[in-house]
Amino acid sequence: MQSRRFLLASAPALLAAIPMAQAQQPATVTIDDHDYAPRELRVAPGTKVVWNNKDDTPHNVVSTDNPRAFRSRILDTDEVFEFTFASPGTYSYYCSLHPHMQGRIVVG
Ligand SMILES: [Cu+2]
Repeated sequence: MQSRRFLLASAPALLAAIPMAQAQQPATVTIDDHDYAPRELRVAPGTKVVWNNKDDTPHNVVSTDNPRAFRSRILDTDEVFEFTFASPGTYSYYCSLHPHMQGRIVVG
């Protein structure tokens, strides 16, 4: 413990960044009517985004990036998928079951 305390004390910039990231409230994307709402969500780095499937059909959430930033399992009604966005950028995604369903998370 003593050595860990010393390490943290010697990194004040890191210590300052951690509470800020943890203070971010989760943001929600609701899936309903074969659509993501909102289609574009803007969040600060470190924010956890929760997709909640309120539709009566299964959907998923698949990053279009290569390599993929994230890929959910298939979500049944009332199932959720969570992903925390650490780095700034624009993250586009779609539903692989219904490719016309598209959304993006803008982190910055
Ligand atoms: Cu879908």
